Amino acid sequence: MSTNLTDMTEWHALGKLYGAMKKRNLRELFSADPQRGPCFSMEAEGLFLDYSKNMIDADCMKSLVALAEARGLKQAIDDMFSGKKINKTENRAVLHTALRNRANKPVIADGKDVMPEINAVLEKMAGFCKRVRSGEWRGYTGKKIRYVVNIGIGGSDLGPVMAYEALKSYSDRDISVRFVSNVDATHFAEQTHGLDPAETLFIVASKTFTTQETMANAETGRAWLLNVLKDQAAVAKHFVAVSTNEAEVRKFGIDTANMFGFWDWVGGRYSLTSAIGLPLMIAIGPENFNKMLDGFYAMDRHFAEAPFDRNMPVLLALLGIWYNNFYGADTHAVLPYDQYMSRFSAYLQQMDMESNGKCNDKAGNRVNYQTGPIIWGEPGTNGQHAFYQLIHQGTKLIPADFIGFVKSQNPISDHHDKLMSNFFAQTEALAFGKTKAEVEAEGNSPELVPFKVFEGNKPTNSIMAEKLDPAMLGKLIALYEHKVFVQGVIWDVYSFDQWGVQLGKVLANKILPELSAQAEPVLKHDSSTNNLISRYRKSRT
Ligand code: G6Q
Repeated sequence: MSTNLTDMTEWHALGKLYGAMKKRNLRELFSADPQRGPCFSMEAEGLFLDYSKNMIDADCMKSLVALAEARGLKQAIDDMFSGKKINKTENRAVLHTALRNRANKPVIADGKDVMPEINAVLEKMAGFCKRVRSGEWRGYTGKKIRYVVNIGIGGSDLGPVMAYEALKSYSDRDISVRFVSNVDATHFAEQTHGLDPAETLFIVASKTFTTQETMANAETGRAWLLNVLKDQAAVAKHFVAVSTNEAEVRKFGIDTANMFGFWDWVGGRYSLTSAIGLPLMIAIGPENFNKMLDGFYAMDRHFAEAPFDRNMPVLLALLGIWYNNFYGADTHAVLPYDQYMSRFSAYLQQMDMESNGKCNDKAGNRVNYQTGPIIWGEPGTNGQHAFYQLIHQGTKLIPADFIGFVKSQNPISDHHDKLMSNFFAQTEALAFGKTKAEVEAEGNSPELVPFKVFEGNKPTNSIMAEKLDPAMLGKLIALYEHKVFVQGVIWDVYSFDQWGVQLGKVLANKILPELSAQAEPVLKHDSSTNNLISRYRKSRT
């Protein structure tokens, strides 16, 4: 990329539009155009997006789209989908879209079509899941598997956890899936509490099969199992692996016949549709898993084919850039009004913050603009009774995505209308606030008036779909994956590496021997770290 972002004509044009827009407000924008709601809305693949409650007008949107074009977004999309090595710092292609390429058209990476291998792994996963679900696969003592414990962390955990929760109503309730990620033994102890090892299947999920936390939990899992089953041969019946590293899987003692592979061109945080989705597939079954892949694929096609001004991931990305870079918003909230989506924001946190939390552009120069925002959120309505106060009346601008579904999966009494009335009311209140005159007209005492005024102008997107089902979940995840991709292209950062995560892995391994050494080690850290380590060593004896 030759021109620095902030030197681009399109950037300057946006700066000017921002200067004018910051003086306007949503009340005025809505009263100037009675069709504003439908006008700034779009539908794609069963998802409806209303972005009219944003601080934008047609000129802003046009200029944002022009920026995307000038940044070479079209080419960048083609490069990703066609298997170019766009993850240059790791010298890898980025092909999570091939994992759900339902048309099965060849995708070439390193001169080879990746589709046959993808299909073979999906088939192997489906065969295994069917055996576990039907009870054909038995534990060492002949008992049916009733508990599946996924051991993995980061990208090998967050996607399956989130999707398992999101699709719980589609899962086989006779099998309970647990997730152990933290190296804190409490996680293992609590997630396996009360389980019968003879009915438990461990999935060790690790792309590298060297991650400290996962390997420690896997060892503990094996000891926990053998403590009861007392025979090494039991391991083969109770442990399977998901990894790219066959040699390490074998070294651990897992039969590689029970290993489900994936490839270096699948980034951890983009790996849910690879074999990393195995615990989910066991829970919801191969058919539902395939429906989820269909959903991903539908959104992938929309992203690759729709013109930018009617392209949902592109629009969400551009609106994010508008607030992040022009309005100076540091964070972005994602607020699903669906309890099944309780882990969605945590999942997006990794997807977005690990991808675009970078301060160098692709030439290695420190950027002179803001990149990835802080992503956070909790399901509504719970969040309303916790942090919404700050969004309504705090000093910070927090753009937010509200996600809601027309149909409840648990239609009990009028709960769903109550839930959705909150969904609609919140974005309305955030956009339009309450004026001084309105507060006075309510008969409030003059001293109270300032505290009851709401400025409004808090931007939101409303994303609505008919129902949360496997396909819809796939569409929603792909929507955000591509949003993150677009922003990375515009900010000119490498969205698919994660050197910050790597750093943590190396540092902890350096300190561990200093904690376990019998003799007092010579500590060569800074005075703070040395002191903390010494204190820890002294206090535990
Ligand atoms: C994701 C990151 C990171 C990774 C974990 C687990 O994109 O690379 O979160 O998924 O560190 O790594 P392994 O799967 O190799 O154990």
